[in-house]
Amino acid sequence: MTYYSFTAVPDEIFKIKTVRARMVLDSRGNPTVQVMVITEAGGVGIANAPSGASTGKHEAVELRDGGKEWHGKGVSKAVENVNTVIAEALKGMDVRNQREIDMKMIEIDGTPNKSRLGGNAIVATSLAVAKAAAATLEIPLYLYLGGKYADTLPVPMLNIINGGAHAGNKLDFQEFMIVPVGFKKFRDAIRAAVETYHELKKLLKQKYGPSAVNVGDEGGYAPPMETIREALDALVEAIKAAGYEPGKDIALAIDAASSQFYDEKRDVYLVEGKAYKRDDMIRLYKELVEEYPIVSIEDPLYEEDFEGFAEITKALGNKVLIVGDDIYTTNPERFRKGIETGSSNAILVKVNQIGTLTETLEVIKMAHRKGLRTIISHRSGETEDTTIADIAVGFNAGLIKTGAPARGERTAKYNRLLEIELELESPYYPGIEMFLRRF
Ligand code: 2PG
Ligand code: MG
Repeated sequence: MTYYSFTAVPDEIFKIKTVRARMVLDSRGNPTVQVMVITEAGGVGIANAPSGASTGKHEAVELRDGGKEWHGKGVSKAVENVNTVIAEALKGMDVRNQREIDMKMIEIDGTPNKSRLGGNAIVATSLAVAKAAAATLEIPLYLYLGGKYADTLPVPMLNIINGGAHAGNKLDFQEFMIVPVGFKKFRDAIRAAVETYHELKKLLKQKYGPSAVNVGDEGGYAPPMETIREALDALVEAIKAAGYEPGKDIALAIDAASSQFYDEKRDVYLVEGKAYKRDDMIRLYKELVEEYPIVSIEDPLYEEDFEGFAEITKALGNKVLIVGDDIYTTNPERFRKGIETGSSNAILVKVNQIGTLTETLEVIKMAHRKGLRTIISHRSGETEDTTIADIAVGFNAGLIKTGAPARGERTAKYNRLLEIELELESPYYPGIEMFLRRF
């Protein structure tokens, strides 16, 4: 598939001249893979692989060296794979042929979970290829991906209280997010979110002392709270203190990441020291949706429970987004099953869960055809790479999840979106339109 073809421009210039990888550090200080792709015209694309902590069972596998160095997290094998096998295979290919390039890597890898070459090696290459194509055409990545009609800034879901695997506190749910829905422009939405974030800081300091404003992996505070309602109450209070109306201006969202506190042997969820069956969990979510202006709940049940997901979607799916992350792992096969069984009305999209841009686009298209919402997402381990901001705009995702407005690797994405908003002729910010509830 060729995205653009200019008769005046010789095809030669789009040929891949160089593919080179090296190790860089991610936001947790762990090694990750950076790939640079250069075309004959000198167009350069650079991309870094992100890395999750609460990873789903069915994700593309990150190739790590093991052993003593870097506590086993070295990526020299993945880097080596790019510099040898992948570089050789891709040399001379037309950088605009993203699908062909991605399929070639999948074919060489030959495993269902990209464990031979490494999901980290493949994803960084796949993204760098797209960026090199855009650079060769001298256009921004979102425009290359989506053309002139890519005009929608995603509604950000900002994780400002961290729990679960991302923090050292006792909160069972992983993410407590604010969603600025009552605004007409992305920059106003971000401003309101930042003001709320700062009010939350004041409030947590007063209530829990100075150490309560230490931040977790995604830049949200990780206060010594113990209950879900305590966290949601703090968000509501912060929104009000910033001068906004909870729900109408700024709504709430949750990523329970419930596979992390699910006990498979007993088939129960361990929440706040108590054992919850599936039905108890669904009841809990119903109560929370009634008590708080929640618009979205991610991974409410564990990653194999398609049936339970369908049940909660039936119960709450007319009010809130039920978002599948660990259950789908951005995998077209698993997502197809989810669509068939009515397991959710939204999907979290992470390029490194599946490993290539082509497969990611396939999943997004599947979702949009069926009227399901798509949330482009960062990982808890990130870098300064901002590709997901361009993907969110280019593929008209409508929603993005990329952490608190703090820590450089998180703000880099927001800053890129602010830049895109200035570049677009008539940028559109959908706000509450992306959701089902009205306040
Ligand atoms: C999630 C992600 C990102 P991780 O569960 O949605 O917030 O976390 O990258 O650790 O899987
Ligand atoms: Mg998640």
